[in-house]
Amino acid sequence: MTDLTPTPADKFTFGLWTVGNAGRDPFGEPTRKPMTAPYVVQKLAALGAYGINLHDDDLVPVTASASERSRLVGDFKQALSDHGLKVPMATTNLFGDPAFKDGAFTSADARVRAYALQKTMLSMDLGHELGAELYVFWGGREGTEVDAGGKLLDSLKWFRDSLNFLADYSESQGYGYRFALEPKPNEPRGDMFLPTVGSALGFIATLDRHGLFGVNPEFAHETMSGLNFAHAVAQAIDAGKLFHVDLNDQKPGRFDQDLRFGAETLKTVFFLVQLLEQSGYTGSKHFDAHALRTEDEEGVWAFARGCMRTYLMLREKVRQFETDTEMQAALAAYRVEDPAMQALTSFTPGNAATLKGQAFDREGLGARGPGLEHIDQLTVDLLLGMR
Ligand code: GCO
Ligand code: MN
Ligand code: MN
Repeated sequence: MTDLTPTPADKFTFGLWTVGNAGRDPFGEPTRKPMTAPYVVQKLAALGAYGINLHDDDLVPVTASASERSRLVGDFKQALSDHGLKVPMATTNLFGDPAFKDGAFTSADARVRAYALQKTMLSMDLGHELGAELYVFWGGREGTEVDAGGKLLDSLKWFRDSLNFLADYSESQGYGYRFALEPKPNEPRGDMFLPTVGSALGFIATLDRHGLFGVNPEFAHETMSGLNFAHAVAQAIDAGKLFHVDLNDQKPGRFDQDLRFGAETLKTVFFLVQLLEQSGYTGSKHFDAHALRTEDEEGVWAFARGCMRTYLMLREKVRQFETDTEMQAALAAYRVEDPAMQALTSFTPGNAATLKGQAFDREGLGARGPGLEHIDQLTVDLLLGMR
């Protein structure tokens, strides 16, 4: 049996806000006690995680004095060094404070937009101090419930201006951050700006320093709107823009459930792991999920262990898939190689002319069964441990 013990080399990360989630929901109070940041560091390191990510406010409340900040940051850094955990990614809470209720970078109030820049710069300073090299932008309040305010085009401009400002700030400070935009279709806003991975990729191309920007896709976010997460991730990889990934699980068409990785849609999650592993993705595998509200602290660590264990089991299945001779033969038969035809698909005037005159066995092409039922069933057999 393969060793399913996670190690830092697996690059699994959690957020202070994920394992630290105390179980509050819109209908009920927290069901668990808060944990201190150094305690969370110690527990995650013992479980084999690589790092812990955070929002500014997860560690330093916005009302903290300078001495409180220095104590909180000092204790956290000490725990990181004692337990060998990294902070690969940092981000800003631009959603909790009522000041951001109608947006941060996209607020119609210029004072709010300026405050959002100030808060983000300070948070980038903190992230850099903790060693983070990646900075995530999740536009939690960037969106609308009603469009009567007429700010749709302005919002995109304000969003772009803010990201351009912050990339310039990072470069001027010598921080060297790479940035990842995290799309989400809705929740907490009725409709959020840049709702999908595709939208974010399109927007990134309009930024001044677009080479510094990529995406942080989240399983739950694409799934909420009925999209196929693996397809979104493939597009990000193809564009060279998969800078980070938020792993969790989700039933389609629901509120953002942030379920344990693999808790719900095992087969889709398998194809995702296959994609990450086979594409050579080397970034963090960040579990942006939380334990069920029903759970006590023991349940939180069972949740964290479960996320990593399921990833490792699926990675093992990916390897088994690659060495399964029946599976590989079926896959080879699925792809029809025809070098002469392939050569014609590069445009030259000659190829275009040849292709126009080419005779095709149209009925034969339509009659061929590609064997996908067989391949898919082999996948199910493999996942259920029958191979
Ligand atoms: C959510 C988001 C957040 C972000 C986090 C980091 O749905 O609440 O996924 O968890 O990932 O704010 O940017
Ligand atoms: Mn989310
Ligand atoms: Mn997320």
